[in-house]
Amino acid sequence: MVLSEAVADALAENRPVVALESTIISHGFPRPRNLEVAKVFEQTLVDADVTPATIAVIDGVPHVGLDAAQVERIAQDESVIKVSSRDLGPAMVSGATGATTVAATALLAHRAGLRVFSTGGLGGVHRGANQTYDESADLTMVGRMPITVISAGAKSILDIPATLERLETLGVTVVGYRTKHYPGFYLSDSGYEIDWQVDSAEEIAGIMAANDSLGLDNAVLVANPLPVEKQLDPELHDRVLAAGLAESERQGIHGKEATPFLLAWMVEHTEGKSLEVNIDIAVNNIRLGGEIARAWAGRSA
Ligand code: PSU
Ligand code: MN
Repeated sequence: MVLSEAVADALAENRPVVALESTIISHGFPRPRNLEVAKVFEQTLVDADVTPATIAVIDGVPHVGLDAAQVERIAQDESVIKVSSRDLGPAMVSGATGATTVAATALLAHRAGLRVFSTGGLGGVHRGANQTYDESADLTMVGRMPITVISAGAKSILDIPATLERLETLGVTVVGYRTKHYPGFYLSDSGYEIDWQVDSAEEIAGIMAANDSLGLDNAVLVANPLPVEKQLDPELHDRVLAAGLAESERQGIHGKEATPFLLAWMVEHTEGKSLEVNIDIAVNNIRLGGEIARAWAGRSA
């Protein structure tokens, strides 16, 4: 595993660092907009004096912190594969270049010594999973890695109550940022409640320290809803999503293609509105991740 100089220096000097995944760039957003978005994500952290650590596998080597050319490659090269945690070994041995999912990113970030990771939406239990068994490896990984993951809930393309139940079983600490309503990714409120509300980054850093003091090794999942005025129109959301789910079933889409298919469907059939909302979600989570990383660095200073 290679740490960029910027990331290694920041860690050595106990300055705040936030991990970012790369599947959202390669498979979550359409080209060519995805490159612009990847740059905005990193710049959001740089502007807040936080070091970004975008994570990917480049020519078989896991990288924590990418240079500009590597970010471009992940965004532009259509042969970049989607790498989950189970794909890391084969990707490394075959020399593949791959973009890491939440599961793979959480693992690599943790191994690199990072504590905070911002994404858009977490993978979860897919609708119809009682038939298909389609459940994201993101869930099992957040049950095993002591890292704080900021997301806008699980993508609304998923089965939210089942996802919340799995998070409970896996022992993942779930807190809502300034809310007890679990967010629904494109929508500010999924309609499901969670037990804990936190109101500041310092409080989240305190929870991380408390979990550490008990030797807990699960993630802290921070659910950070988009302000309601920025969410996707719920009527449009429900209509387009229902059509996308039906089409996905008709085409027999499954496995690692399921999530990219539905995200792309949403972009196409909302005339790009879902794309703008998805970008807002990620930036909102990256900003909060920066604040949490700063609070965390402050605690151990
Ligand atoms: N969140 C987004 N866009 C994405 C994803 C998350 O806003 O593209 C990606 C993440 O990388 C996540 C993955 O880990 O989708 C989940 O895929 P699957 O359901 O196949 O595990
Ligand atoms: Mn899946």
